[in-house]
Amino acid sequence: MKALIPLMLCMLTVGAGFADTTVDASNPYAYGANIGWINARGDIASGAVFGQSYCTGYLYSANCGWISLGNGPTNGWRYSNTAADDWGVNHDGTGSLTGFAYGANIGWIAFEQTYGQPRVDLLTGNLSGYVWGANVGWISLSNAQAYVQTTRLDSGPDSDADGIPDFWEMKQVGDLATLSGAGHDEDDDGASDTDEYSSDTDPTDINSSLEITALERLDGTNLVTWSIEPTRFYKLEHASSASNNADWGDSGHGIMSPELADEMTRELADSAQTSQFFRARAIVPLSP
Ligand SMILES: [Ca+2]
Ligand SMILES: [Ca+2]
Ligand SMILES: [Ca+2]
Repeated sequence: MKALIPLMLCMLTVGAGFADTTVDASNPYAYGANIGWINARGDIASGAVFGQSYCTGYLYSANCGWISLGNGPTNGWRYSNTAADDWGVNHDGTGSLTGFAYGANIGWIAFEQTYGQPRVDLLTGNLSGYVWGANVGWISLSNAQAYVQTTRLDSGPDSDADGIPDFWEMKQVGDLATLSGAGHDEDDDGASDTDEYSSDTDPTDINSSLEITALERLDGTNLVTWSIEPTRFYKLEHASSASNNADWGDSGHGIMSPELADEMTRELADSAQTSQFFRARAIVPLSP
């Protein structure tokens, strides 16, 4: 039995480090023609962490060493990339990656949207596009042989443990005290602060929340329209009783990407029920 103890401790250590990077174990590789393969899982414990709003952690190149994605933004939600101590790679929530990574041996690596257009596919977590360094040239995040995939988009810390990530509180109101847990509704619009995070609506604007904005019934068909945000996916559900949670079922449309508009509409066949209820649900992408 004694011999087992060191083994178990060892496994725990590895397990704890494993959770840190968000990069998929099977798909961690970027490639630069001038510098070869780059592993986005780094040494696992400090590998790349792709977030809902910003990135942290390290990539590792056998030829060039460590490349940092940043150590967390000064304002808690977005690197300014204008100060010596506040640089890194940002995520705009719709998949676009911008800003700078840095390697001690190779200098700055630009994540820019004009030519390289590096991005995360919010459905699959697959990265695409290119990043660029003056000293190393283009690095592809996906190519015929390999790609980088993130299994989730990290929400970062929730220091006050109210269910709303720090980055979102800092982005919306600039502090961690104004917004709080599920029971609190800062702008009195009927959507709790927690629900406004889930739908990425403005928790200080009474006119901003996830809602069904139109319902039209035509010849056995219902047209349901609801408000959307570019950073969220949606599910449309229906039920014959609004009070029975078990009754809610998917409309058949499954998980939907947001359209390039303020609202979107889907058609649902009429059910045989006397009453029908509809609801739209927002889903935070890659946030299991
Ligand atoms: Ca919080
Ligand atoms: Ca609210
Ligand atoms: Ca609101």
